[in-house]
Amino acid sequence: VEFSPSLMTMDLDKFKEQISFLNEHADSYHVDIMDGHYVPNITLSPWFIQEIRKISALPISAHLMVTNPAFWVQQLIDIQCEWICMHVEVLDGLAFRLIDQIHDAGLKAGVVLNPETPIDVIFPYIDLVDKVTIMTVDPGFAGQRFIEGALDKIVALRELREQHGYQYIVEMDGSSNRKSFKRIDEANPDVYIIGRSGLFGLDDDIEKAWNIMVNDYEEATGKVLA
Ligand code: S6P
Ligand code: MG
Repeated sequence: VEFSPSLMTMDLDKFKEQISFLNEHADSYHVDIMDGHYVPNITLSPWFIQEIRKISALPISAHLMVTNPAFWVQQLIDIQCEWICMHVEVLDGLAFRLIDQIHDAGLKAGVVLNPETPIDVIFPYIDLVDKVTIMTVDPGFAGQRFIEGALDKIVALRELREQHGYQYIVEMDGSSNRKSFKRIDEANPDVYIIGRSGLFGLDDDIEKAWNIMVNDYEEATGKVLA
C-alpha cells in the first residue's frame, strides 16, 4: 500500500520539519483545494503546491473540491501538479475535455466520488482515468465520521480493473486511522490518504506520529509494512 498524507491536516508551525521527514517516508502528498462553494470550506491552493515543490520531490495530488473544475485544472497544469483529481459530481459535459487537457499537458487525471455517488457515473470514461478516489467521508473537512458503506466501491473498482485491464489506481480518502484500517485493508485500495486522525494528530513529533501510524496499521491488519 501507499500512504499519502493530507497536508491540510498538518501543523503549519512545524511545516518544514514535517515535510523533511515525510519526504523520506510518504509515497506522495495529497493537497485539498476547496472554493467555499462546492464544499463550505477553504483550505489549500495551487500556491501551496508550489511552496511544497520547493522542498519536496514527491508527486503531489490535488483534490479539487470546486464547482468550476476547468478554472482550477488550468492553474494546476500551469504549475505542473502531477495528479489533478476532479469530483465527478461536477464533471457532466466536461469530463472528456478536462481529462484530455490534463493528459495533453503530460499530467495524470483522477476522478473523485462522494460517498453516495455510484461508480457507474464514471463508466463512460473509466478507461481514460489514471486514478479513482473513493471518499469515505463527506468532502470538506477533516475529523468526520467514517462511512464504511463506501468501501464496497473500492472492491468493485478493483474487480473491474482486473476484468477489463483498466490502468487506474484506486485511492480512499477520509478518516483512515486505527479504527478504520482493518475495514479499509479488506477493501484493499492502492493508496490511503492519511490525515489528522491517522497521522498528524497522533504526536507532535512527526517521526513518532509516523511510527504510531505504521504500528496501528500493522496491528489492525496483521500485515508488516516494508
Ligand atoms: C476532506 C478531504 C480529506 C481530508 C482527510 C482528513 O474534505 O478531502 O482529504 O483532508 O481525509 O482525514 P482525517 O483523518 O483528518 O479526518
Ligand atoms: Mg482530500
